[in-house]
Amino acid sequence: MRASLFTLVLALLSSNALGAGVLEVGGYARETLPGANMAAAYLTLRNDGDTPRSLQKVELAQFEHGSVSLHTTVSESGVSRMRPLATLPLPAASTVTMAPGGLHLMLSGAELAAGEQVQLRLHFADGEVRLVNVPVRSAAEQAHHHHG
Ligand SMILES: [Cu+2]
Repeated sequence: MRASLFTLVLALLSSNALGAGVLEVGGYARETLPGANMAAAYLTLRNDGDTPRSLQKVELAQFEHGSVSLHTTVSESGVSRMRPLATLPLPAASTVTMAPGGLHLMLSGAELAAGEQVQLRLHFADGEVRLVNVPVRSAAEQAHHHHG
């Protein structure tokens, strides 16, 4: 009995080590403002695995002409500027949180209204593709975030 439980635990541990580990994704997008075709989205990615992961590409699953870029915000001489990121590293056993004024996704070519959900297709470096739905929040809840 003890031996079989031990074997089971070992099997669970090794399947976790061989696999990518648990990756939880949450977050939200901002609504697109009238006349604008861009909106920011902020994800929280929790890598519960013992293997580093990385997010390589994000697509707007519902919008044929939509595109998503991964941005970080850097401060140069006191001025905040956006910089594209090729990949987003997700270290083992860590949480990466995007937020206004920092890491974010720029969604373009999509019209998003508050109260809707937007579906994002996340591509990870190890080949995993994950579809996530995040809520769209209104501009009234908007923090100060300007693109460009
Ligand atoms: Cu940006």
